[in-house]
Amino acid sequence: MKTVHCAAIDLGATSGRVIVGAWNGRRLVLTEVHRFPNGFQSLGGHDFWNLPGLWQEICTGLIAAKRRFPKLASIGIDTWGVDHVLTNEQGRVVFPVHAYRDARTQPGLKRLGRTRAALERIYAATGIPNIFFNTSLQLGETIAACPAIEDLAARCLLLPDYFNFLLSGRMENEISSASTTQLLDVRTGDWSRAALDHFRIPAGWFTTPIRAGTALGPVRDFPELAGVKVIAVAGHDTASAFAAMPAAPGGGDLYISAGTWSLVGFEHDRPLLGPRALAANVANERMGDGSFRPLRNVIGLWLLEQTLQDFAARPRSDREWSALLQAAAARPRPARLLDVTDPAFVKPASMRAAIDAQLRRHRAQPPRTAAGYVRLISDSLGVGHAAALRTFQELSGRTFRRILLVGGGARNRVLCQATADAAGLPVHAFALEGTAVGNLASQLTALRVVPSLAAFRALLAVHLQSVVYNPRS
Ligand code: LFR
Repeated sequence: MKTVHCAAIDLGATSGRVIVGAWNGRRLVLTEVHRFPNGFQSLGGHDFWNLPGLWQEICTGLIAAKRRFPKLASIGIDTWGVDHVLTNEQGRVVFPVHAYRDARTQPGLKRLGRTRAALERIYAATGIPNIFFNTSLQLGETIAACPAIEDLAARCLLLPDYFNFLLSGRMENEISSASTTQLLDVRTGDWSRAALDHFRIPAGWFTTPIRAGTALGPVRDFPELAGVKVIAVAGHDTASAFAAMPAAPGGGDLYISAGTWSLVGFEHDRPLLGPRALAANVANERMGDGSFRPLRNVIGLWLLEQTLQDFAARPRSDREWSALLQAAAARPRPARLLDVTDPAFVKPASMRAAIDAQLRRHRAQPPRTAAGYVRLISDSLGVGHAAALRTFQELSGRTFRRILLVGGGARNRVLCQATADAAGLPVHAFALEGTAVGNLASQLTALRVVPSLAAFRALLAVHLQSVVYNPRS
């Protein structure tokens, strides 16, 4: 078969990339054609994404992709979850795009947290727990703060939906992104009237979610990309990352996508609901085909990224990273680990100070070196991953045999080992741009050059290199 080229646009909260996948029927070869930093900016006490800046980076990446691979067949885009764009009927942006760490949702979060009956009702309806970044809380705040928005806005597009619209001219809501909003009905996979009413959000802002793999049409108004198709992939990066997992049949694999967040979850034939799932903050998000992937959000390498900001001598090259990890691995296990669920870690002015404050509250000594923090954070995240594993085993009755780990965290051997030790299971760490691969898998299936996701995973697993970390007793 002829080699097929597809471009995956993968936007993360701290960096974005455009990666071209070349598929020859058996093997996927990735070429990163563009990478750029990302971050939110603050204005008037609120946090916003630079939407025009992101679009410009996407265009730069796509032009580079087309130049290097003139036969580019299609484009797919995934981003972090929950954040969204309010537009009018014509697609004009009518409200600034807030970033999910904006503290504006705190009052709504506390209000819902205090009302047991409402909390249970929303969880039963949507399968999504009360988390500070939920789209539901964000939209509730937007409407309360600026009531005129109800007249101005006609549509709510999650970020991947919005970029799909810019590229193709079609406005759709895709299911994996929709499932992060806390507004989707956990039973039907359409929008939940109960949740929309509770947060007083106009139902007309959303349309019945489409599945990943839907072709949206050719790129429009972009002469350099004439003839390239836009395909809606699993728009939520975590759903795309999970789609790339070279999972063994039988369901014995737990997945971790380890990046800014550690997303710990698995694929399941039904949601995990009820008081225990709610208490454990289990989010029943969806794969691109609408199937369930119960998930727990562990704070992730955000802790480390932010802590290192306070060290002038933070690592900047692969060599410096590997020296830092080696120094961290050589240190003894800290006597006291962090409670990684502490809300103080969401957006502190100084992460190092927030960590030190938590340790001091427990009369523990803060580390003195960057390596000390790497060790402390990695071991603490490992325990967080293992706690999620145990929750899922208890709630689903499954026994997991392996942990498959993708994302930037796969290169952090201290984190991988800590996870294996705390979980008592082998961790298979894949040096894989998991999110981009899942994004590409969805495009290749839509183009019918791959028969199914299962077939793709089986082929992928043949060539994929992994490092296995066995638990140390
Ligand atoms: C990861 C991620 C998580 C989501 C968080 C906020 O990039 O998408 O899955 O919970 O970002 O959207």
